Amino acid sequence: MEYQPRKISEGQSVSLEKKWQSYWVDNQIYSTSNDATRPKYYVLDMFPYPSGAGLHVGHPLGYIASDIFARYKRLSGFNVLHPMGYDAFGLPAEQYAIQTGVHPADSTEKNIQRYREQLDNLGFCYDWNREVRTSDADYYKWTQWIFLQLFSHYFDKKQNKSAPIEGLISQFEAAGNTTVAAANTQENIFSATEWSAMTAKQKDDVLMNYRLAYRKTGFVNWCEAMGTVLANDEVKDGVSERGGHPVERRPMLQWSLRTTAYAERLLTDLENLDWSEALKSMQRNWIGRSEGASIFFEISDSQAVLEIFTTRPDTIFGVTFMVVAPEHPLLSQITTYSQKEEVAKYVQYVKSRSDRDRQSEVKEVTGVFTGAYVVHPFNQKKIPVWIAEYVLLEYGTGAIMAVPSDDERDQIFAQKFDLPIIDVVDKSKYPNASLHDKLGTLINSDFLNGKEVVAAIQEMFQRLEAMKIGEKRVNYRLRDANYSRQRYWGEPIPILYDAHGVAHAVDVTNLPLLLPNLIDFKPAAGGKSPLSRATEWVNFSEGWTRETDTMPGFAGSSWYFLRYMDSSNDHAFASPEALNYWRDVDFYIGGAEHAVGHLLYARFWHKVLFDIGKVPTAEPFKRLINQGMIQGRSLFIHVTNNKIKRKLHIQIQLADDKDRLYERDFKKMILSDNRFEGIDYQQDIAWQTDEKGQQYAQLTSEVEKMSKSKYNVVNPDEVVEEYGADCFRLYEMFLGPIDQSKPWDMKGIDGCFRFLRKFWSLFFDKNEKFSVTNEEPTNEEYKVLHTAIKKITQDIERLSFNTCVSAYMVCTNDLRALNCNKQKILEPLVVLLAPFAPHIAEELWQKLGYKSTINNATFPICDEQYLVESSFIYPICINGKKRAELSFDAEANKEDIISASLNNENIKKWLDHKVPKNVVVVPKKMVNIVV
Ligand code: ANZ
Repeated sequence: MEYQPRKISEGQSVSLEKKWQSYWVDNQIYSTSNDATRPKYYVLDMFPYPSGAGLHVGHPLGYIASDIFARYKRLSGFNVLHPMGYDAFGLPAEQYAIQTGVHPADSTEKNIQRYREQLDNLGFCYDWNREVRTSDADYYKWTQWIFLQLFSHYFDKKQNKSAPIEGLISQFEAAGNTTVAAANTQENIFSATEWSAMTAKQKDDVLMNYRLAYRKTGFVNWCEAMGTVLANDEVKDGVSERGGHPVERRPMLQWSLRTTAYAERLLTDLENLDWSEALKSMQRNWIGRSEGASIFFEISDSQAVLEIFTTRPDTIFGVTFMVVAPEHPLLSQITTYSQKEEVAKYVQYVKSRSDRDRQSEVKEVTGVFTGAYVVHPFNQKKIPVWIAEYVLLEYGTGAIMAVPSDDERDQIFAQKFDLPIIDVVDKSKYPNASLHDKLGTLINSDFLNGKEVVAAIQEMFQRLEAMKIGEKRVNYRLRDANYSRQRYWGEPIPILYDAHGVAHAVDVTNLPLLLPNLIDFKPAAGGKSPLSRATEWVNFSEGWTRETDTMPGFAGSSWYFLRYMDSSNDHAFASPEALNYWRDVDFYIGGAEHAVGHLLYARFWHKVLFDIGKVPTAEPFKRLINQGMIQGRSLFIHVTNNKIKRKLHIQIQLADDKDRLYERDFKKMILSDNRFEGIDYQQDIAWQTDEKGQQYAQLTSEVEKMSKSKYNVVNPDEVVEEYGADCFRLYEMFLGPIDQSKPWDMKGIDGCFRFLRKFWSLFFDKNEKFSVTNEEPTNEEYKVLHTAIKKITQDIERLSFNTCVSAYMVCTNDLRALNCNKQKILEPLVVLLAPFAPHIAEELWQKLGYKSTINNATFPICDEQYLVESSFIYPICINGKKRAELSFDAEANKEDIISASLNNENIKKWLDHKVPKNVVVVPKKMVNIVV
């Protein structure tokens, strides 16, 4: 019988692989129970957004790796949770709906079906009974429920954890907020009497200052083209990450999550995670902790004070101007009459600039004088206050003291605007130190003179606190996460407003708050969500309205891994039993693009749930790796039209293996491709003629991201159709280390297919009859097997899947050379291969006589006794040069080795009757004859 994974052989109704895929489904082989008596292992993939384009060969890379690991853990005795689902809310479906009128629910459903078919085709061991879809009401009911937990809790700094907002209200009632230590947006002091005198709306505003999910007016990333605001991690280089549309800063009333309250815990808890250093450092940089001081400067001729943040309080005598962010709230108050117009013009200019532009253009500094001055707290000098775009409102206090002698940007600014520069740090003792290094001796600095920088900083902390004009402060770059989207296809935010505009939580018994059905999905006027047009839904009761913003894309993905633990529970997002059993994700695999967005949000949500006693662990993902990207090989045709040279992507399937595009294929293609409009193909393309006289264009190639828009995608289904899923799985792993990016290339796939055929043929005789014997294997055969077991086990554990594939190949070749068809070797070998190639393994397992699935077998364990070498090959050297090789028994004694070496014909020839001075035997290494 020949190995034919996808052909229907005689007497069969389905192909080998399809047969086993149905068998797995029909017999529920991959359904997992919450059987708390068994050790658990949780293997998770980052679930996909089901896009219209379907999967290409790059997508399954991570899924195959996690599938191998899950199967390996199951065979090693663990109860393995390996689920899959869909991150089903999102913008592409909504944009498609705006263009076509197809409801996002319908297009999403269709896309999910296609994804599912493609995933099934690869033979994954997902427990589909636990599937989740974030857009299902049964699921988003709990997303809304968690949001309400965030709404009804605040972060207590004394306990360093979240606590119910009722506790905070009691403290306000008893003593106002003077003794409260809680994470908040603004510090406004009030007494108990003042609290009780507040109106409901005023109290609501105060509480919004503390809630973990809160609403406030703030500057947001507004994307006009998408009609919505975006979170910081959804904006890259001043444009939206999806679509590349311009983004501008705008003040808007928005929901946010107080992620900053957890900055320190998010940072310190990274230490204990088994994540790559690269990934941890991306999180650290995003959190961006820096230690410094805030200092208050009195503003001349005004009651106002300006609070600045600095990491270098020691340089205070070098301050020659101050800079506040152009959006700073004090600006209108301090700007003098004569400077008003210029300031207003500048503020307008800055609105069009992203944070990134504002900070990146070091050479082109811009700014305007406000007309105001502050008073230096130590020498009472008057210092001018400027505005400049390089100071960001949201970092620190949105204002700085500028020290042009020791800060690069301040220096460039001072040079441009002719402001004084006072040297305050003498770095002559440290010739190699840069401006950024905290090294040097203070000069021109009054009481700090002669002190080293580090000591001077400490001194300043004390002075500032003693004089009550500042304090030590830790600052984080991390911002609270914007949580409002003015979109349709997302979870409704379960908040109601009364006639006074006070926000109330929807009663949990009324969850899920269903997304109303719309037919027009366009954003509404004034930057409002399309939901605001569902007037009956919005004004559901006299005097009450509903929140019309929906939740962002990261809402559903911040906790989905918990739902898999108990996916059909109606009473809780998961039962305590399920949560206590599965606890956390043991192994998580997904794309590096989620390094700061999803992973940070999920950790934040998890910590809140942990604080309020809903999950048993403080971190959700113990071990995590990022799979590399499979890139595409793009092909280009070169066109010269009206003297302009261009290169256009060509659908890669149209070219032959020499990257030629024939004229007939080109003509077919341009009929339906408007990129070629206006091109005279006879003239504008350099046609060549092949051996047979046919016209072709020589294409050029480049390696790029694999994407439909680059016409370079390869559909896994096509590859699987030809080679089978097992071969596809092996080949994707064989391409290289899992965490590295690599171009897709079909060249090596035949090698993997040949390997599977050879592996198969170990079990068959020359007449292609299944033939395995009960004979006892030789030590040599055992050694081949156990060498493979040892190597593959180690390599799976360290996620080196490509080297596993080589090990399978070596082992198969060795066994073929030994003509081994013994059950005691081949049976463990099949189990060893099962994680990578489950279909062929299941087929051979059955042929070996087993009635139940190979998934219930036990992964073989290496027996070291077979690996002990019984003999050694010694290089025999004369004066250090190898002249011969001889094999000796492991137990052979020195004398025998020496005499056999000297009697070797080759050696005798080289010695040419000379008498050796000495013969050195290094046991199990070499023999050296010294003459
Ligand atoms: C005086 C000074 C002197 C500074 C010196 C640096 C060097 P990190 O380490 O990133 O936290 N800064 C503070 N708030 C800012 C804002 N909103 N926008 C732009 N810049 C801001 O950087 C902290 C330093 O960045 C602060 O220390 C401040 O400049 C500036 F020799 O103050 B420094």
